[in-house]
Amino acid sequence: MLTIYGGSTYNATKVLFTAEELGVPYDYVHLNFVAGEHKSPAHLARHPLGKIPAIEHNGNYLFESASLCRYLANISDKRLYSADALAAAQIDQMVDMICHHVGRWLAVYFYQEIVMMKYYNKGPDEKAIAEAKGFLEQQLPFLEKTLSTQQFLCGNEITLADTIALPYFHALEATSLKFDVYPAIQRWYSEAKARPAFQRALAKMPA
Ligand SMILES: N[C@@H](CCC(=O)N[C@@H](CS)C(=O)NCC(=O)O)C(=O)O
Repeated sequence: MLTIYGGSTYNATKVLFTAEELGVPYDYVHLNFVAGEHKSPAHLARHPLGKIPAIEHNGNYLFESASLCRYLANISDKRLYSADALAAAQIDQMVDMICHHVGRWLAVYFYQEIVMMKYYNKGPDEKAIAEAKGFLEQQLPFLEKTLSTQQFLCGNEITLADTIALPYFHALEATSLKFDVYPAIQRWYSEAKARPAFQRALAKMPA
């Protein structure tokens, strides 16, 4: 049996969206950050840093959202991934680029404009936003070019790259970052967001 431990963040949404696309049966446990449930002894046994997401599968604990998504694909006949070494590496490189570069800078907007206000009652650090804006202006044109010739990030079939990337973009809906100059990214975003699996993933989380 699979249990996903999450909270209201894009890292947990990646795992729920991937599980929903794959049709893997799971239970979902939503941890309350404000109550500190992610730092409880029970959760520290699942994730040594006391973070979400984490999973329990057949008595084993695993963490790190992209690794969790890859694991779910591997136990599902590599759907959303590939048994071919080159195709798998191309998906991995897009996933790593999203997590370490584009997603990292998108997350700055989410953290500065949403989390700081909601949890610390503080406005955004404009220097941090300016730095993120500069990096995104270098990096988003690559995604725009990629998505202008294919439906998804790694071709014309949905892969882990899309289930991992989409939640970052979704988290930005309430921020000041707009994608008007990136029509292909906007097309990909609205099509992927409308997928029933993504909507089912969102429905698992309290607002
Ligand atoms: N690289 C990790 C990041 C996990 C992470 O930082 N999770 C955040 C929520 S998005 C968290 O649990 N923060 C609470 C804390 O660090 O105390 C992943 O992708 O799973």
